[in-house]
Amino acid sequence: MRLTDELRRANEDLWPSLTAHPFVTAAADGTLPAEAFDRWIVSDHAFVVAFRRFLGGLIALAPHEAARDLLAGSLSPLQDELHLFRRQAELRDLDLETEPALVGLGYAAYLLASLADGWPTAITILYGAEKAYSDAWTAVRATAAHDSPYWPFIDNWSSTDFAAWVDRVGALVDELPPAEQMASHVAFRRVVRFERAFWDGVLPA
Ligand code: MP5
Repeated sequence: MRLTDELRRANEDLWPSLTAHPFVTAAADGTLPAEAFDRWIVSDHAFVVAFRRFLGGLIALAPHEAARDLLAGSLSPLQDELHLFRRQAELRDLDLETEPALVGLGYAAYLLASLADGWPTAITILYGAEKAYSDAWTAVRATAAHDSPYWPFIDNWSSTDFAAWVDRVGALVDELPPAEQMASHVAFRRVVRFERAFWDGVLPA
């Protein structure tokens, strides 16, 4: 069995709490309170800023050129994503310098610290975070209202292009040698717990 399949199977208990999280379902059906969306924009913008630094470190760790191509190719879409957050913040008169929630700061610190643990842990973290977003937003894409302020975000993470990119990141995880798979399991589980806690902090389940 591929390592990515094993990771998903080992986390079957928590995965549905991400893909059917009230934050995601409420964003899709338009019932998400504006204050929750505002909290999320501030916290996730801070997270994505740290995420880009993490990605830079991961490119430096990548073991081959194909991996560097794949990861570096995501920097431009990530810039567009940051613009999306900043445009929404401006429209909603939000101060992006507001202190973000502690769970997001802890998650971002974990990401950056994981670079010192090396490629197997760090690439698994990237896969876990992106797969969680891809699966969660894809689950609501078909029913989401296109005229809501949430749509550009839902669209960003539920496109088939993004899912294909996440699959290619997964293929890098599947290349990890058996000796690294335990570290990969620990990292993936931790990401799942952080993702859940992040959304719980925005809109409690
Ligand atoms: C992502 C995100 C997806 N924006 N926020 C959290 C808490 N987890 C995962 O990462 P990206 O780089 O925005 O696609």
